[in-house]
Amino acid sequence: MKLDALLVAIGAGTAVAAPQHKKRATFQFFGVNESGAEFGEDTIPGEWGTDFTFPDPTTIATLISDGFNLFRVQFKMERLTPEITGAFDDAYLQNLTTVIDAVTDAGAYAILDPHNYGRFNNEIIDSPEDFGAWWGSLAAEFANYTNVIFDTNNEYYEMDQELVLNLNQAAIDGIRAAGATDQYIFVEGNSWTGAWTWVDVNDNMKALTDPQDKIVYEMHQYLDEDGSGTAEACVSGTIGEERVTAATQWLKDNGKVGIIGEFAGGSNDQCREAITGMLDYMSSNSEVWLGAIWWAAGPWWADYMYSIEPTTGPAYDGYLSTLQPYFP
Ligand SMILES: *[C@@H]1O[C@H](CO)[C@@H](O)[C@H](O)[C@H]1NC(C)=O
Ligand SMILES: *[C@@H]1O[C@H](CO)[C@@H](O)[C@H](O)[C@H]1NC(C)=O
Ligand SMILES: CC(=O)N[C@H]1CO[C@H](CO)[C@@H](O)[C@@H]1O
Repeated sequence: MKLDALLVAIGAGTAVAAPQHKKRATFQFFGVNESGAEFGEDTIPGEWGTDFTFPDPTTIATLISDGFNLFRVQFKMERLTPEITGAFDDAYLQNLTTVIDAVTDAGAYAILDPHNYGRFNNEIIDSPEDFGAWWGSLAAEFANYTNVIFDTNNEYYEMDQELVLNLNQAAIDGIRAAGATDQYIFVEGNSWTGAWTWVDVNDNMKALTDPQDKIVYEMHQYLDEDGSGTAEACVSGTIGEERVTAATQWLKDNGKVGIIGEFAGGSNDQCREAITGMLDYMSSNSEVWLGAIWWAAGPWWADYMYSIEPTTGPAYDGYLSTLQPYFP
């Protein structure tokens, strides 16, 4: 999700009793995004406690006890390595590692999500070689964390399509060369990695290769009118299934697996119906869909309409019982 979009998105939801659904424990993963370390992205590096913060291990523990088993942890590349080919900022890496440890020590999975849109210091990353080296350095830090997942980058957009392919391939190659061989790698596509436009935009991504064969295609899907995740309203009760149908066929046709890495809706009955419809459809195609990840938790969301931060986020009340039937 884009921050400028988000600034107009703040608003409170209304909790309504969730409809009951048959338990469909078919997904391998069900998760939430853990936002905070990427906040203040217009102020780089910015100050801890003012511009950005880190997710809270205590509320992560609550979400794990609620049944979530996957946490996509946002951060900014420039805060971790002020130069793309340079050394780590040790304090930022240490704080990030504390969050990753809180997740993985509890037996859940943590996704490292450089929330950079294929950019570094606002410039499109145009060197697959540098990008692969950057990923190699980071993967080396987590090479023995079997419950870590590497997400090459959040939401590439308005970039050359071949470059998006090459950046993803360079990341995969860099990660494997660093000795991180057990972990899943989540790849993302152009056009904000949208599921609804995937087939038209990102067909070339089927050429990605991984010697470990652990690539997962991460797509994002919001259910508001323009698909940006900025409105409380969903287009219709069936829009969730409709927007992921073509991508599901693409995964099947190409022998790939995918995950919805960001989705959400306002706390209202029409959105709950749309999300239930999407998850029902995905779970009936669970040979290609590994799961889904709600947008978002994190300590600084206040009453943001999609916040699932325990226990005051509007979606914590508004969605937990809707999502739980799909938990692994
Ligand atoms: C890391 O977190 C500590 C608090 O635990 C804070 O004092 C420090 O400023 C943080 N540094 C960075 C770079 O995030
Ligand atoms: C990884 O290895 C390092 C040193 O070899 C060790 O300190 C650390 O605890 C290990 N981490 C995990 C998650 O196994
Ligand atoms: C969809 C969305 O709004 N994503 C945003 C979520 O919030 C962080 C702010 O920290 C942004 O960086 C994302 O773009």
